[in-house]
Amino acid sequence: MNVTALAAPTPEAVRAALAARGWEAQPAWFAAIGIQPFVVLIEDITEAEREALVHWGTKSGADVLTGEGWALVAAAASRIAPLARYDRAPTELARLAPELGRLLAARAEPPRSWLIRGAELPLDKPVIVGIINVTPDSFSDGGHLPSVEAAIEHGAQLTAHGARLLDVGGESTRPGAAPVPVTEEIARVVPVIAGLVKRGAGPISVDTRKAEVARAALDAGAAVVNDVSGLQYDPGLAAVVARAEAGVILMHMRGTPATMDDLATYAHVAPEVAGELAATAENAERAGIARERIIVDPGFGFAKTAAQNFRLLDELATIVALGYPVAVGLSRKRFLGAATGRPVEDRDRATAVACALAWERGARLFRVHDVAITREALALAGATTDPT
Ligand code: PMM
Repeated sequence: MNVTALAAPTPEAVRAALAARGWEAQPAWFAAIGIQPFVVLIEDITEAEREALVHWGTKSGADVLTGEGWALVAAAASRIAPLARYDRAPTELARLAPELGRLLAARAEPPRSWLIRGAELPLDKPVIVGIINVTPDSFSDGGHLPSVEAAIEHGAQLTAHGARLLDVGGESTRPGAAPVPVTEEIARVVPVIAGLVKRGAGPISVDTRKAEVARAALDAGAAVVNDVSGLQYDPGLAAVVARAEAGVILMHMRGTPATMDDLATYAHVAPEVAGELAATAENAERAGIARERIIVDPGFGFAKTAAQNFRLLDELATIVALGYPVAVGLSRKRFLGAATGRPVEDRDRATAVACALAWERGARLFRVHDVAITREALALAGATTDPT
Protein backbone atom coordinates (compact mmCIF):
# COMPACT_ATOMS: atom_id res chain seq x y z
CA MET A 1 0.00 0.00 0.00
CA ASN A 2 1.14 3.53 -0.84
CA VAL A 3 -0.59 6.57 0.67
CA THR A 4 0.09 10.07 -0.70
CA ALA A 5 -1.31 13.42 0.46
CA LEU A 6 -2.23 15.35 -2.71
CA ALA A 7 -1.71 19.10 -2.97
CA ALA A 8 -5.45 19.66 -2.73
CA PRO A 9 -5.92 23.38 -2.00
CA THR A 10 -6.43 23.87 -5.74
CA PRO A 11 -8.31 21.41 -7.99
CA GLU A 12 -5.20 20.86 -10.11
CA ALA A 13 -3.64 17.96 -8.18
CA VAL A 14 -6.85 15.95 -8.23
CA ARG A 15 -7.46 16.72 -11.90
CA ALA A 16 -3.88 15.60 -12.66
CA ALA A 17 -4.23 12.42 -10.57
CA LEU A 18 -7.41 11.46 -12.45
CA ALA A 19 -6.00 12.47 -15.86
CA ALA A 20 -2.92 10.31 -15.19
CA ARG A 21 -5.31 7.40 -14.65
CA GLY A 22 -7.07 7.82 -17.98
CA TRP A 23 -9.95 10.15 -17.13
CA GLU A 24 -11.06 12.53 -19.89
CA ALA A 25 -10.20 16.20 -19.28
CA GLN A 26 -13.71 17.46 -18.59
CA PRO A 27 -14.98 14.81 -16.16
CA ALA A 28 -11.61 15.00 -14.35
CA TRP A 29 -12.02 18.77 -13.97
CA PHE A 30 -15.61 18.58 -12.71
CA ALA A 31 -14.73 15.80 -10.26
CA ALA A 32 -11.77 17.82 -8.98
CA ILE A 33 -13.95 20.92 -8.55
CA GLY A 34 -16.61 18.80 -6.85
CA ILE A 35 -14.37 17.53 -4.09
CA GLN A 36 -12.82 20.96 -3.45
CA PRO A 37 -13.73 22.43 -0.08
CA PHE A 38 -16.43 25.08 -0.45
CA VAL A 39 -17.31 27.55 2.29
CA VAL A 40 -20.32 29.85 1.95
CA LEU A 41 -21.39 32.60 4.28
CA ILE A 42 -25.17 33.04 4.18
CA GLU A 43 -26.54 36.23 5.69
CA ASP A 44 -29.98 37.72 6.31
CA ILE A 45 -31.67 34.38 6.92
CA THR A 46 -34.79 33.68 8.94
CA GLU A 47 -34.85 31.52 12.06
CA ALA A 48 -36.70 28.80 10.08
CA GLU A 49 -33.99 28.84 7.40
CA ARG A 50 -31.27 28.68 10.04
CA GLU A 51 -32.88 25.64 11.68
CA ALA A 52 -33.36 23.96 8.30
CA LEU A 53 -29.68 24.51 7.48
CA VAL A 54 -28.52 23.03 10.79
CA HIS A 55 -30.79 20.01 10.26
CA TRP A 56 -29.59 19.59 6.66
CA GLY A 57 -25.97 19.92 7.79
CA THR A 58 -26.31 17.14 10.36
CA LYS A 59 -27.89 14.83 7.76
CA SER A 60 -25.47 15.56 4.94
CA GLY A 61 -22.22 15.79 6.89
CA ALA A 62 -21.57 19.49 6.18
CA ASP A 63 -20.23 21.78 8.90
CA VAL A 64 -22.70 24.52 9.75
CA LEU A 65 -21.70 27.37 12.08
CA THR A 66 -24.50 29.80 12.81
CA GLY A 67 -25.50 32.87 14.76
CA GLU A 68 -28.51 35.10 14.65
CA GLY A 69 -29.42 35.75 11.01
CA TRP A 70 -26.38 34.03 9.51
CA ALA A 71 -24.83 30.65 8.78
CA LEU A 72 -21.45 29.53 7.53
CA VAL A 73 -21.66 26.25 5.62
CA ALA A 74 -18.53 24.23 4.81
CA ALA A 75 -18.13 20.96 2.93
CA ALA A 76 -16.98 19.58 -0.41
CA ALA A 77 -18.73 21.52 -3.20
CA SER A 78 -20.46 18.34 -4.39
CA ARG A 79 -22.04 17.92 -0.95
CA ILE A 80 -23.38 21.48 -0.92
CA ALA A 81 -24.51 21.40 -4.58
CA PRO A 82 -27.93 19.77 -3.88
CA LEU A 83 -28.91 22.93 -1.97
CA ALA A 84 -28.78 24.77 -5.29
CA ARG A 85 -31.48 22.47 -6.75
CA TYR A 86 -35.15 23.07 -6.03
CA ASP A 87 -35.93 19.36 -6.44
CA ARG A 88 -33.25 18.24 -3.96
CA ALA A 89 -33.09 21.03 -1.36
CA PRO A 90 -35.39 21.19 1.67
CA THR A 91 -38.37 23.45 0.81
CA GLU A 92 -37.46 25.84 3.67
CA LEU A 93 -34.17 26.56 1.84
CA ALA A 94 -35.60 27.31 -1.61
CA ARG A 95 -34.54 30.97 -1.34
CA LEU A 96 -30.91 29.87 -1.30
CA ALA A 97 -30.94 27.99 -4.61
CA PRO A 98 -30.43 30.73 -7.25
CA GLU A 99 -27.46 32.50 -5.64
CA LEU A 100 -25.80 29.25 -4.58
CA GLY A 101 -26.27 27.92 -8.12
CA ARG A 102 -24.52 31.01 -9.52
CA LEU A 103 -21.57 30.61 -7.14
CA LEU A 104 -21.15 26.92 -7.97
CA ALA A 105 -21.38 27.57 -11.72
CA ALA A 106 -18.75 30.33 -11.50
CA ARG A 107 -16.37 27.88 -9.81
CA ALA A 108 -16.89 25.11 -12.30
CA GLU A 109 -16.83 27.30 -15.40
CA PRO A 110 -14.97 30.57 -14.90
CA PRO A 111 -15.16 33.08 -17.79
CA ARG A 112 -12.63 32.28 -20.51
CA SER A 113 -12.66 35.55 -22.41
CA TRP A 114 -13.68 39.20 -22.24
CA LEU A 115 -15.64 40.97 -24.97
CA ILE A 116 -14.44 44.49 -25.65
CA ARG A 117 -15.35 46.79 -28.52
CA GLY A 118 -14.48 44.99 -31.73
CA ALA A 119 -12.40 42.23 -30.11
CA GLU A 120 -12.34 39.35 -27.64
CA LEU A 121 -9.48 39.01 -25.15
CA PRO A 122 -8.75 35.45 -24.01
CA LEU A 123 -8.22 35.12 -20.24
CA ASP A 124 -6.35 31.81 -20.07
CA LYS A 125 -3.10 33.80 -19.74
CA PRO A 126 -2.60 36.93 -17.58
CA VAL A 127 -3.72 40.15 -19.29
CA ILE A 128 -1.35 43.00 -18.41
CA VAL A 129 -2.88 46.45 -18.64
CA GLY A 130 -0.22 49.13 -19.12
CA ILE A 131 -0.86 52.47 -17.43
CA ILE A 132 -0.54 55.75 -19.34
CA ASN A 133 -1.37 58.58 -16.96
CA VAL A 134 -1.56 61.94 -18.72
CA THR A 135 -2.09 63.91 -15.54
CA PRO A 136 0.11 66.48 -13.87
CA ASP A 137 -0.60 64.99 -10.41
CA SER A 138 -1.26 61.24 -10.61
CA PHE A 139 -0.66 59.01 -7.63
CA SER A 140 2.65 57.54 -8.68
CA ASP A 141 3.81 58.75 -12.06
CA GLY A 142 2.09 62.09 -12.52
CA GLY A 143 3.91 64.55 -14.68
CA HIS A 144 6.27 61.96 -16.16
CA LEU A 145 4.67 62.20 -19.59
CA PRO A 146 4.97 65.85 -20.55
CA SER A 147 3.70 65.64 -24.13
CA VAL A 148 1.27 63.74 -26.30
CA GLU A 149 4.19 62.31 -28.26
CA ALA A 150 5.90 61.08 -25.09
CA ALA A 151 2.67 59.41 -23.95
CA ILE A 152 2.23 57.66 -27.31
CA GLU A 153 5.86 56.55 -27.32
CA HIS A 154 5.44 55.22 -23.77
CA GLY A 155 2.32 53.29 -24.85
CA ALA A 156 4.16 51.71 -27.77
CA GLN A 157 6.91 50.66 -25.35
CA LEU A 158 4.41 49.13 -22.89
CA THR A 159 2.93 47.12 -25.78
CA ALA A 160 6.41 45.95 -26.78
CA HIS A 161 6.96 44.82 -23.16
CA GLY A 162 3.82 42.69 -23.23
CA ALA A 163 0.83 44.88 -22.32
CA ARG A 164 -2.36 43.53 -23.92
CA LEU A 165 -4.40 46.66 -23.09
CA LEU A 166 -3.32 50.29 -22.60
CA ASP A 167 -5.21 52.32 -19.98
CA VAL A 168 -5.13 56.06 -20.69
CA GLY A 169 -6.20 58.34 -17.83
CA GLY A 170 -6.46 62.13 -17.65
CA GLU A 171 -7.73 62.59 -14.10
CA SER A 172 -5.82 61.68 -10.97
CA THR A 173 -7.80 59.63 -8.46
CA ARG A 174 -5.29 59.72 -5.63
CA PRO A 175 -6.71 60.43 -2.16
CA GLY A 176 -7.89 64.02 -1.89
CA ALA A 177 -7.42 64.79 -5.64
CA ALA A 178 -9.61 67.53 -7.11
CA PRO A 179 -11.87 66.70 -10.10
CA VAL A 180 -10.71 67.79 -13.57
CA PRO A 181 -13.19 69.64 -15.85
CA VAL A 182 -14.58 67.53 -18.72
CA THR A 183 -13.06 69.66 -21.51
CA GLU A 184 -9.61 69.50 -19.88
CA GLU A 185 -9.85 65.72 -19.39
CA ILE A 186 -10.90 65.22 -23.03
CA ALA A 187 -8.06 67.47 -24.21
CA ARG A 188 -5.59 65.30 -22.26
CA VAL A 189 -6.74 61.80 -23.28
CA VAL A 190 -8.19 62.04 -26.81
CA PRO A 191 -4.99 63.03 -28.68
CA VAL A 192 -3.09 60.23 -26.93
CA ILE A 193 -5.77 57.63 -27.72
CA ALA A 194 -6.01 58.80 -31.35
CA GLY A 195 -2.22 58.71 -31.67
CA LEU A 196 -1.98 55.21 -30.20
CA VAL A 197 -4.72 53.96 -32.54
CA LYS A 198 -2.86 55.49 -35.49
CA ARG A 199 0.30 53.63 -34.44
CA GLY A 200 -1.64 50.38 -34.20
CA ALA A 201 -0.97 50.10 -30.43
CA GLY A 202 -3.70 48.84 -28.19
CA PRO A 203 -6.51 47.91 -27.67
CA ILE A 204 -7.04 50.96 -25.50
CA SER A 205 -9.08 51.65 -22.42
CA VAL A 206 -9.93 55.07 -21.03
CA ASP A 207 -9.70 55.57 -17.28
CA THR A 208 -12.59 57.95 -16.62
CA ARG A 209 -15.70 58.36 -14.48
CA LYS A 210 -17.45 60.66 -16.95
CA ALA A 211 -19.86 59.84 -19.78
CA GLU A 212 -18.72 62.70 -22.00
CA VAL A 213 -15.06 61.78 -21.69
CA ALA A 214 -15.88 58.11 -22.34
CA ARG A 215 -17.86 59.04 -25.46
CA ALA A 216 -15.01 61.16 -26.85
CA ALA A 217 -12.48 58.42 -26.07
CA LEU A 218 -14.62 55.72 -27.72
CA ASP A 219 -15.04 57.96 -30.78
CA ALA A 220 -11.25 58.27 -30.89
CA GLY A 221 -10.92 54.48 -30.93
CA ALA A 222 -10.92 53.26 -27.31
CA ALA A 223 -12.43 49.79 -26.78
CA VAL A 224 -12.87 49.79 -22.98
CA VAL A 225 -14.02 52.19 -20.26
CA ASN A 226 -12.32 51.81 -16.88
CA ASP A 227 -14.52 53.51 -14.28
CA VAL A 228 -13.01 53.75 -10.80
CA SER A 229 -16.38 54.90 -9.45
CA GLY A 230 -18.21 51.73 -10.54
CA LEU A 231 -20.92 53.77 -12.36
CA GLN A 232 -21.61 55.86 -9.28
CA TYR A 233 -20.13 59.16 -10.40
CA ASP A 234 -21.98 59.74 -13.68
CA PRO A 235 -25.42 58.14 -14.21
CA GLY A 236 -24.97 58.57 -17.99
CA LEU A 237 -21.83 56.44 -18.29
CA ALA A 238 -23.49 53.00 -18.46
CA ALA A 239 -25.59 53.96 -21.50
CA VAL A 240 -22.48 55.22 -23.34
CA VAL A 241 -20.70 51.90 -22.70
CA ALA A 242 -23.77 49.86 -23.63
CA ARG A 243 -24.41 51.75 -26.88
CA ALA A 244 -20.78 51.47 -28.00
CA GLU A 245 -20.67 47.76 -27.06
CA ALA A 246 -17.44 48.57 -25.23
CA GLY A 247 -15.84 46.52 -22.49
CA VAL A 248 -16.04 47.97 -18.99
CA ILE A 249 -13.96 47.69 -15.83
CA LEU A 250 -16.10 48.41 -12.76
CA MET A 251 -13.97 49.25 -9.75
CA HIS A 252 -15.07 49.26 -6.14
CA MET A 253 -14.72 52.36 -4.05
CA ARG A 254 -16.76 54.27 -1.53
CA GLY A 255 -17.38 57.99 -1.85
CA THR A 256 -15.03 59.98 -4.09
CA PRO A 257 -11.24 60.38 -4.03
CA ALA A 258 -11.87 63.43 -1.83
CA THR A 259 -13.91 61.53 0.77
CA MET A 260 -12.91 57.85 0.45
CA ASP A 261 -10.29 57.66 3.21
CA ASP A 262 -12.96 58.23 5.86
CA LEU A 263 -15.15 55.46 4.43
CA ALA A 264 -12.71 52.59 5.00
CA THR A 265 -14.98 51.01 7.58
CA TYR A 266 -15.57 47.29 7.15
CA ALA A 267 -16.23 44.51 9.66
CA HIS A 268 -14.92 41.97 7.10
CA VAL A 269 -13.63 43.63 3.97
CA ALA A 270 -13.77 40.92 1.24
CA PRO A 271 -17.45 39.89 1.54
CA GLU A 272 -18.52 43.53 1.88
CA VAL A 273 -16.57 44.60 -1.22
CA ALA A 274 -17.94 41.54 -3.07
CA GLY A 275 -21.51 42.45 -2.14
CA GLU A 276 -21.09 46.07 -3.24
CA LEU A 277 -19.38 45.01 -6.50
CA ALA A 278 -22.17 42.51 -7.24
CA ALA A 279 -24.72 45.33 -6.93
CA THR A 280 -22.59 47.51 -9.24
CA ALA A 281 -22.36 44.76 -11.87
CA GLU A 282 -26.13 44.17 -11.67
CA ASN A 283 -26.65 47.90 -12.26
CA ALA A 284 -24.46 47.68 -15.34
CA GLU A 285 -26.37 44.69 -16.71
CA ARG A 286 -29.69 46.41 -16.03
CA ALA A 287 -28.41 49.39 -18.02
CA GLY A 288 -27.81 47.14 -21.02
CA ILE A 289 -24.12 46.20 -20.70
CA ALA A 290 -23.73 42.51 -21.59
CA ARG A 291 -22.33 40.34 -18.81
CA GLU A 292 -19.52 39.18 -21.13
CA ARG A 293 -18.25 42.78 -21.36
CA ILE A 294 -17.92 43.33 -17.59
CA ILE A 295 -14.75 43.09 -15.48
CA VAL A 296 -14.84 43.79 -11.75
CA ASP A 297 -11.97 45.27 -9.72
CA PRO A 298 -11.89 45.39 -5.90
CA GLY A 299 -10.19 48.81 -5.96
CA PHE A 300 -7.01 48.37 -3.95
CA GLY A 301 -6.22 51.59 -2.09
CA PHE A 302 -9.67 53.11 -2.65
CA ALA A 303 -11.49 53.49 0.67
CA LYS A 304 -9.29 50.76 2.21
CA THR A 305 -6.59 50.86 4.87
CA ALA A 306 -3.30 49.02 4.40
CA ALA A 307 -4.52 46.15 6.60
CA GLN A 308 -7.77 45.93 4.63
CA ASN A 309 -5.83 45.86 1.32
CA PHE A 310 -3.78 42.89 2.57
CA ARG A 311 -6.91 41.01 3.71
CA LEU A 312 -8.57 41.77 0.38
CA LEU A 313 -5.57 40.47 -1.57
CA ASP A 314 -5.51 37.28 0.49
CA GLU A 315 -9.27 36.77 0.15
CA LEU A 316 -9.45 37.78 -3.51
CA ALA A 317 -11.17 34.47 -4.34
CA THR A 318 -14.30 35.92 -2.72
CA ILE A 319 -14.35 38.56 -5.47
CA VAL A 320 -13.51 35.98 -8.16
CA ALA A 321 -16.47 33.88 -6.94
CA LEU A 322 -18.85 36.56 -8.25
CA GLY A 323 -18.27 35.00 -11.67
CA TYR A 324 -16.94 38.07 -13.51
CA PRO A 325 -13.29 38.21 -14.56
CA VAL A 326 -11.32 40.16 -11.95
CA ALA A 327 -8.84 42.98 -12.57
CA VAL A 328 -6.47 44.28 -9.91
CA GLY A 329 -4.71 47.63 -9.68
CA LEU A 330 -1.89 47.03 -7.22
CA SER A 331 0.84 48.97 -8.95
CA ARG A 332 3.05 51.03 -6.60
CA LYS A 333 0.23 51.46 -4.10
CA ARG A 334 0.85 52.75 -0.60
CA PHE A 335 0.09 49.44 1.15
CA LEU A 336 2.94 47.78 -0.77
CA GLY A 337 5.20 50.39 0.77
CA ALA A 338 3.75 49.57 4.19
CA ALA A 339 4.99 45.97 3.77
CA THR A 340 8.34 46.63 2.09
CA GLY A 341 9.35 50.02 3.44
CA ARG A 342 10.01 51.12 -0.16
CA PRO A 343 9.04 54.57 -1.52
CA VAL A 344 6.61 54.87 -4.42
CA GLU A 345 9.35 54.94 -7.10
CA ASP A 346 10.77 51.65 -5.82
CA ARG A 347 7.68 49.43 -5.60
CA ASP A 348 7.70 47.64 -8.95
CA ARG A 349 9.20 44.43 -7.50
CA ALA A 350 6.56 44.38 -4.77
CA THR A 351 3.92 45.06 -7.44
CA ALA A 352 5.10 42.08 -9.48
CA VAL A 353 4.98 39.75 -6.47
CA ALA A 354 1.53 41.03 -5.48
CA CYS A 355 0.31 40.39 -9.04
CA ALA A 356 1.57 36.80 -8.87
CA LEU A 357 -0.31 36.31 -5.57
CA ALA A 358 -3.43 37.78 -7.16
CA TRP A 359 -3.14 35.46 -10.18
CA GLU A 360 -3.03 32.43 -7.86
CA ARG A 361 -6.23 33.64 -6.23
CA GLY A 362 -7.96 33.99 -9.60
CA ALA A 363 -7.32 37.55 -10.88
CA ARG A 364 -6.89 37.73 -14.66
CA LEU A 365 -6.10 41.39 -15.46
CA PHE A 366 -3.24 43.38 -13.93
CA ARG A 367 -3.07 47.16 -14.27
CA VAL A 368 0.58 48.16 -13.84
CA HIS A 369 3.15 50.87 -14.59
CA ASP A 370 6.14 48.56 -15.14
CA VAL A 371 4.90 45.96 -17.60
CA ALA A 372 8.22 44.15 -18.12
CA ILE A 373 8.84 43.07 -14.51
CA THR A 374 5.18 42.16 -13.93
CA ARG A 375 5.21 40.10 -17.09
CA GLU A 376 8.10 38.04 -15.72
CA ALA A 377 6.37 37.43 -12.39
CA LEU A 378 3.13 36.48 -14.13
CA ALA A 379 4.90 34.27 -16.66
CA LEU A 380 6.19 32.26 -13.70
CA ALA A 381 2.87 32.29 -11.83
CA GLY A 382 0.99 31.37 -15.01
CA ALA A 383 3.37 28.50 -15.84
CA THR A 384 2.96 27.12 -12.30
CA THR A 385 -0.83 26.96 -12.58
CA ASP A 386 -1.01 25.86 -16.21
CA PRO A 387 -2.55 22.36 -16.33
CA THR A 388 -0.85 21.34 -19.60
N1 PMM B 1 -6.03 52.67 -9.56
C1 PMM B 1 -5.74 53.92 -9.97
C2 PMM B 1 -6.35 54.43 -11.13
N2 PMM B 1 -7.20 53.69 -11.86
N3 PMM B 1 -8.31 51.65 -12.24
C3 PMM B 1 -8.60 50.40 -11.86
N4 PMM B 1 -9.44 49.63 -12.61
N5 PMM B 1 -8.07 49.85 -10.72
C4 PMM B 1 -7.21 50.56 -9.92
O1 PMM B 1 -6.79 50.02 -8.88
C5 PMM B 1 -6.88 51.90 -10.29
C6 PMM B 1 -7.47 52.41 -11.48
C7 PMM B 1 -4.81 54.77 -9.15
O2 PMM B 1 -3.47 54.50 -9.44
P1 PMM B 1 -2.53 55.42 -10.42
O3 PMM B 1 -2.78 56.87 -10.01
O4 PMM B 1 -1.15 54.97 -10.12
O5 PMM B 1 -2.93 55.19 -11.84
